[in-house]
Amino acid sequence: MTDSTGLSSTHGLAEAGGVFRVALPRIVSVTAIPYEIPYAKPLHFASGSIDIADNVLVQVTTEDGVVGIAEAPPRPYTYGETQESIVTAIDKLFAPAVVGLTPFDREQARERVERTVGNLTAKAALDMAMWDAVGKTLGTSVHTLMGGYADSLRVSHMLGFDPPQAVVEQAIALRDVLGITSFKVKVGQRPIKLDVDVCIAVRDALGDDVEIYIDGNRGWTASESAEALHRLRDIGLSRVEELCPADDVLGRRWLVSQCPVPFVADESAATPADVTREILSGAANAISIKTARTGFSDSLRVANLAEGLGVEVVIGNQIDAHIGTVCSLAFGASRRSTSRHAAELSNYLDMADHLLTEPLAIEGGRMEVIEGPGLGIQIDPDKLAHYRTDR
Ligand code: MUC
Ligand code: MG
Repeated sequence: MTDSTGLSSTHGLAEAGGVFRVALPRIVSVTAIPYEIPYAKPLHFASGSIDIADNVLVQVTTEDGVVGIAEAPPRPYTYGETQESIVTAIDKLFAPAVVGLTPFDREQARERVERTVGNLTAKAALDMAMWDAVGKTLGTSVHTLMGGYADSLRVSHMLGFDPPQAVVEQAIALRDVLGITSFKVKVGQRPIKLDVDVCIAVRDALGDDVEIYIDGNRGWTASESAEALHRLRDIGLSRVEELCPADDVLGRRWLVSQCPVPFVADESAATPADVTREILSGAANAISIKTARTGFSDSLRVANLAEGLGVEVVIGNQIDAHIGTVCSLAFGASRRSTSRHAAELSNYLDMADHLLTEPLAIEGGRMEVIEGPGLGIQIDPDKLAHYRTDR
């Protein structure tokens, strides 16, 4: 039997010039399913807020019936995407580009989808769904395929805008119930005192055994950021993130040059090229890796780049729902450099429900890698039917 590539295939093996190759299953469809699950506890931060997970479930189906999954979270205030734009980009641009390839053809897929600019979370979800299909086809976890370094990750939780006492109560509950001892406090409000008071209250209430760092989502100017760092100099921040816009080029460089702890680029370093630019220009000296925007393939590129440049990385959280959290966990635990620091994995806890057949778990402040084939998770069809918004 000869297929369209000119190879003859028998029982999954194809012969080309006397050499037998495994005939890999081709992608026959890519679907983008919008769904909505409310947050029981909304998250507020300097660039926006979130009270509903209006994500897009991406499914890559191969000719032998394997379905790879991932999800894209619309973050219009960060990447300009909406739920509608993600569905349209996948339906109109990316699905036609990859149908007919195999899930193993990720480099060809990247080349094809890169012909469209932007649409980062749509591209990332497609890439991760292809990896999930690869893992399921091989009967191996994506975590193992990417390096399989650690079995679990320490968890860090993002604390949004709230009065000091409310933030302290959340942090204490997360520590006492789940063992979480690393907290990223959202800052960037005016006056600066609002955030300074929260950080000091968290340190006073939880003591020196917890890690505290801050993320401004570009809310302050460079000089406001410098003032905040000065007022917070005694509370022992482990790092700071995007306190002012990277587009304030000289102000940002000035701030980073005097910052006593690592300055993390997050939304200013959303692609491997951005990472190079931000690090080499002195706009940051550490990188947040978010699989929600760089998928697995480009997250691997960013991690390799950061190792080559000699800068630290942290696994960030795109306010990920459950599937996104599993992706961050699988990637973060797969390498030494990405498993060094606590990973921001726990904000799914604020959601009212999820799409999975099994809940996620945090114990002793850690999440264990899920070792099933691919991502190792399954969608509950009844829940998907309930929460999807396209029918
Ligand atoms: C973060 O680390 O900034 C808030 C906006 C966004 O794009 O991601 C979140 C978390
Ligand atoms: Mg951030």
